[in-house]
Amino acid sequence: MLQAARRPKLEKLWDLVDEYLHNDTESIMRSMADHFEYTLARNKWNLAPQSLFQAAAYSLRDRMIEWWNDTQEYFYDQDSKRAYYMSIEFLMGRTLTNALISTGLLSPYYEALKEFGENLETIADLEHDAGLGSGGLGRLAACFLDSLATLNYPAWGYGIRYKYGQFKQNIVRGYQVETPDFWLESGNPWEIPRQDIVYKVGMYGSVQYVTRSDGSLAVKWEPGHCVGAVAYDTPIPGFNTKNTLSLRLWSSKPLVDMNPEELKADPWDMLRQNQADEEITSVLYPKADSDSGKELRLKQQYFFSCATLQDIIRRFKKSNRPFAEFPDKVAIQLNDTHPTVSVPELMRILVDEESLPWDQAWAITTKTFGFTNHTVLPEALEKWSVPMFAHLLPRHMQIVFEINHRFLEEVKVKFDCSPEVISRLSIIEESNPQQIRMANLAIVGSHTVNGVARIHSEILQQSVFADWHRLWPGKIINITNGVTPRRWLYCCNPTLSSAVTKQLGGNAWVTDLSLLKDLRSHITQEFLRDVREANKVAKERLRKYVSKLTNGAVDLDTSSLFDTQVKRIHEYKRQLMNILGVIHRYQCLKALTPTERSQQVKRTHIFAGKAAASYQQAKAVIKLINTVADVVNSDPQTKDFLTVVFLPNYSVSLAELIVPATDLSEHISTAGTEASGTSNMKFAMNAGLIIGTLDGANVEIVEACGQENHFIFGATAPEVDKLRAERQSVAIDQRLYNVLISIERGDFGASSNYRWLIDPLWQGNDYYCVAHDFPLYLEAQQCVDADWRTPDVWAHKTVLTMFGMGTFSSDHSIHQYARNIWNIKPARMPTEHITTV
Ligand code: RUG
Repeated sequence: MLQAARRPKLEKLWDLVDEYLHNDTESIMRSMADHFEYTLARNKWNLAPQSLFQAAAYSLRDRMIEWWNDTQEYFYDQDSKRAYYMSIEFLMGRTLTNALISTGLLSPYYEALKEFGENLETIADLEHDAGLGSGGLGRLAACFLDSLATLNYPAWGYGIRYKYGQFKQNIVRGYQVETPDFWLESGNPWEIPRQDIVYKVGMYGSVQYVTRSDGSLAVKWEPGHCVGAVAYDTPIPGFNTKNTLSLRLWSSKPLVDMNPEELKADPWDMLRQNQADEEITSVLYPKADSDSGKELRLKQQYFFSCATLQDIIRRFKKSNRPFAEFPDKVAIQLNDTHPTVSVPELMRILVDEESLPWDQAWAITTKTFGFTNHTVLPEALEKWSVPMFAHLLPRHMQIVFEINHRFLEEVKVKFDCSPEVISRLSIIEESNPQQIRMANLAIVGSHTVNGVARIHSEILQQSVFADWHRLWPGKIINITNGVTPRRWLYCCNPTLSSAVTKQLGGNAWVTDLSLLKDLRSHITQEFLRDVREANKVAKERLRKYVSKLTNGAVDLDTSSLFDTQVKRIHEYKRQLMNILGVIHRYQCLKALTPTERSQQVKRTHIFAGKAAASYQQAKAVIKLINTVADVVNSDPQTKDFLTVVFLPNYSVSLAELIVPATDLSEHISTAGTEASGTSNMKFAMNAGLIIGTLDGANVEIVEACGQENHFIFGATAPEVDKLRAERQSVAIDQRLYNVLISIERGDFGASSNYRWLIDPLWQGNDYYCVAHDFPLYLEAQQCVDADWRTPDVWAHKTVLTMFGMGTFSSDHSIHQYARNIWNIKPARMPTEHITTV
């Protein structure tokens, strides 16, 4: 325990507490037994597996809390500048195994659970995924937290504690059916509810003008309604360090005393109002197809921004520094535009509450925020209607108009911009009704904007945000995404990890992935064997999972090539092209003689991913994949050579099973559409090869691992632009024609199910260039087959790939954020070294 001298009277007590938390097997068993009895109120001798999981989690949380408290105290002592990562999504997955590995407590917990008659793996499987995100953006945030803790950076994650994560995906007769994901059903042992940390969040109301004591005029927002934001903290352990960070998630609750007007109202109305307040943090991405849905989304964003800023400012104020020093102590990262309302909120606090002059407040604000853009798709760039925004946040609306006015004045004076450029730069879009362009607000309000892969950042600079790039060259930078090698290799692929550790003579690579590159020049036969073995083990694990899932109906052939595409289902990601390719393969197999068929490469095509509930095209793709699976898997002529599976309810833990078992993963988005992708990194880190386009991080991955080791095809981003600009109609390749005709014929159920997908192809209305890239895709798949037939070639490629992945660790990205955006330094607690297993 740190700083014992500060509180000599308590020294004894603190020593006692420390002593209590010993980490040998027996002490851990004791802690677990205590939690059984006192936290879970269970009979000590009735060790139900779910309770064992909870007891293990609570006892581990105790240990992390101790380290977390020490870490916070250390950061205060060091007066460290902190980074705050604000994200509407944190896709954490499960915690137990990762936390045990990070804290170095895997062994004693393994033993303790054995003593209790259970196996760690079985117990870990009982944990419900924390699915507070929908895809790459949320998982990136989770990887970044792991890296921040591991690298000892002083940082916090801030987000929302949704009661329901992303929906649970069920597949019923091939269709996606959504049901709520009540992830808190069995409680969440990792979180610490902080009923003492509650902030008031105002909404609606009006703006008043009041006279200050010095006679000057001030603006005061009188909210019409207030809700409470309660903090829930989850400790985030670093690997091989005692530094432990916190993810603080906000939950909404009614604040009746704060709304005296409402006390007079009908109690039933009050009850409904209370329920509405609680609903603010009920679901991730409320349906936005109605005005009330849109307002709820904005409310969520403001609620989370307002509570977070109050918390950050409270912490800052403890140091008694003037606000001018705020950016020296605070860096806030806006992960996408969702937290962008923080910009006018900070301005409101500084100007209205702290009485700072506008210019000074603006300088502080823009030195504090950084903004990460994750998409170039126009439909994904958020906009809020001005009337709705003004109704919910009247004072913020004024501030946004003022920011925009001053910004455009500056632009007009300093730069010779045409009216068209001015109208593109404006934060306000002059549509009916007017819209607030949140990306523009985020760019104006931040000192640095970053894209998430080199090609993506170039597209931002040259096209999507080109006006800004001309205005402020150097403001838009690139920091390529990364993934944590702890979860995505060390934990999810223990056999391969052991092989790497053996090869490198230690596990230093877990926190320094660049060490892998040293292995590129001397690949041993032994290592190649180990990699094959690891792949076999992982495939067998997945086979068992699928067999259980399908009640034995699908038994994957582990000697076949596992070809995987797992990610959100979206037209730009082109799962459609993949399944059309599978149909083509099926047709080819059918046309062969049995002897010829037996000479073909055996394949298993694995799909997983959720479609947004209202996205018809994406849902039709899921139906098509499932129907093709039904047909192909039950065809006696082909079933031994081709298997198709759609694994429902894609999640972090499902990815942990699939990634190590995959031979080839598909990252085949239309070039210029995928900002980065991060699953490409996970697969390659696990020695999987990539079939993909020159899009997102694929570009850098194949550059680092050798393009000759991967299967790259398709139009490049400039070619896609040209195809679109010239509206070139692409002749339908004969093979694609045959596939489409087969769908039309009803070979895969009623073709009316797929009109959304195939009509645009027939009509040449093919925005995502599926028809153009299809023949090139088939050729690339032929190259895959050819390499697979020569196992040595394949094995070499996989190993070269893995060894090239050193820079795709999220540690690498976080170092760049720390240096180039946040200006923060590591602050490792000077505690004794801990050894992780
Ligand atoms: O689609 C992008 C991925 O390409 C990227 O890897 C990931 C993390 O940067 O973010 C994804 N993303 C984009 N998720 N939501 C959006 C919409 O803004």
